[in-house]
Amino acid sequence: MKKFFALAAVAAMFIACGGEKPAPQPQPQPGVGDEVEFEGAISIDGQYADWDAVTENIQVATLPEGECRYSQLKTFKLHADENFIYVYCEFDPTNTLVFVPYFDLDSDATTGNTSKWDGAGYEAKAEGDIWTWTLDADENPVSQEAPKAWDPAFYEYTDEGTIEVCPASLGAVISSTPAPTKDGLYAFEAALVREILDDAYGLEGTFTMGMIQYDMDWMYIGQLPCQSEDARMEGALEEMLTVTLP
Ligand SMILES: [Ca+2]
Repeated sequence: MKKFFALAAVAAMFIACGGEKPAPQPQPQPGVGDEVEFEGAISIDGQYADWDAVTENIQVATLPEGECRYSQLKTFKLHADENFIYVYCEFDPTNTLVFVPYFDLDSDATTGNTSKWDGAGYEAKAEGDIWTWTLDADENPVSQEAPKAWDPAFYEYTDEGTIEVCPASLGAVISSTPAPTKDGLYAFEAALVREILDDAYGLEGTFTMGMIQYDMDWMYIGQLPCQSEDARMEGALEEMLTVTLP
C-alpha cells in the first residue's frame, strides 16, 4: 500500500466520525523525497521543472500588469490527477506567514463567502503556515525565520460558523519547503490528497480555487487570480481557477 493511502485511511477514520471527532493525533509527515510515489506528471520533490511539461488539465494565474491590491503572490498553478490536486505558488516571501486556498465547492460565484474576490463565492478554505517566526512572550511575531513545509487544516463555512473538517498533520497535504527560484522569489509545490478532501468536501466534477498569501499580522499581501486596479474599476471579475477532477 502506498504511504499516502495509509495516511488517507487514518484521516478518513477521523473524518468519518463526524461530530464525534477524537482529538487529532500527530501522524508521520511525508517529506520531500519520502516514500510517497507520484505516478502522474508532477512529483512533490522541490524541483519545479515538471510543472513546465504539463500541458493538459493545468490552470495558471499570474499577477497582471499594472497596480494590483496585493502583489507578492506572482504565480499560482493547479493540476489534478486521479489521486491528488497539485498546487504551485511562486511568491515574494517578505513578511509571509500563511497561505490560504479558498474553494468554491459548488462552482457558483453567487453562493458562499464573496468578500475576497470580485465575482467569486467560496464555501471552504485551508490555513497553514509557510514560514516560521520568532515570537515574543505574548506570542506576537518578532522576526521572520525560515520557510517550512505547508501543512494546512481544512475548514468549511456553514450556517453554524466555520467548521474544521480536517486538522493539520493528518496527511491531507504533502508539500515541499519553499525554496528560492529567481529575483528573490520563492516557490513551493504541494499535493492535496483527493481521498481525504473527497471525504471532507464531497468533491466531484469541477470546482474553483483561489489562493491568498497573508503576512504575520494576517493582512493580505498576495492574491491570485486577481485583476489590476484599472481593470477592477472597469468591472472586470476575478474568477477563481477551475479544477477539473479526472
Ligand atoms: Ca459558491
